[in-house]
Amino acid sequence: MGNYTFTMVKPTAVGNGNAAAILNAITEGGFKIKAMKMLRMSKAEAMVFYAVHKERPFYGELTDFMSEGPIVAAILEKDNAVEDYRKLIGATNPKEAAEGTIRKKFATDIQANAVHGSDSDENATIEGSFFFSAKEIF
Ligand code: 3AN
Repeated sequence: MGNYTFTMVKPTAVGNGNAAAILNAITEGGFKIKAMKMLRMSKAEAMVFYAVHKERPFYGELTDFMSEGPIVAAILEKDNAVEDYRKLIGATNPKEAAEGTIRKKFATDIQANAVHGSDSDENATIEGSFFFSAKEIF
């Protein structure tokens, strides 16, 4: 058994029809899907999810963007999941994302950067439990 990370396919990537291709890249990258759902966050939910960024200038825009359409949320399992997933998705700014990464391929800009990936084991647990109850995690 490996450890866990949490991801969201962001509204632009879902709206562009790229959710399945992104999920395929995730499983091809060696991650197992432990939980998954498609839903639309309310603005209030997005504000809670991104509360760590509340002092940042882009907080209002980010939470508008993340609540403007459906996302696909998932918990992923792999050895070294958090770090390996951040490698698979690439840099936050797709202009700086390495060739072959999910953001290089599917992101449009720094905000609409295709996917979210947890930045620590602790945040992976917090973020996963924001969306999933125990009986939804397999
Ligand atoms: P990451 O998603 O790579 O962990 P964070 O946690 O720094 O990056 O940022 C969370 C989200 O906030 C990003 N995925 C992106 O959508 C948005 N974001 C980050 N930096 C900016 C920025 N300078 N301008 C607009 N949106 C940003």
